[in-house]
Amino acid sequence: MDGIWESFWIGLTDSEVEGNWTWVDGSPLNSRSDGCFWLEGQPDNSKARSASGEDCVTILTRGAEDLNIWNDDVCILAYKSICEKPAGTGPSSSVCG
Ligand SMILES: [Ca+2]
Ligand SMILES: [Ca+2]
Repeated sequence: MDGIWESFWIGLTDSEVEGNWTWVDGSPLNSRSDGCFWLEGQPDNSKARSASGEDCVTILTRGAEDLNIWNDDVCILAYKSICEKPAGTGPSSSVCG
């Protein structure tokens, strides 16, 4: 098993009301039609990296695999990651800086 775990913001956030997940267009997360793919134990709103917790949902991928596993993450990292989603495989370089 090799490959680098990467995460990309999927446009889902609970920055307005904690635990109330909405898409960037303002529509609420509908677990029936949108699906819910939380990683076990997530969302945990971890305050490990930011005192304000984690308010942006990222999807975890590894190499070419699209695993469709969600984790709530710190928004500042999430916003960064969306701007340079690699189209192919291989390790990504952080050019978003
Ligand atoms: Ca949160
Ligand atoms: Ca989390």
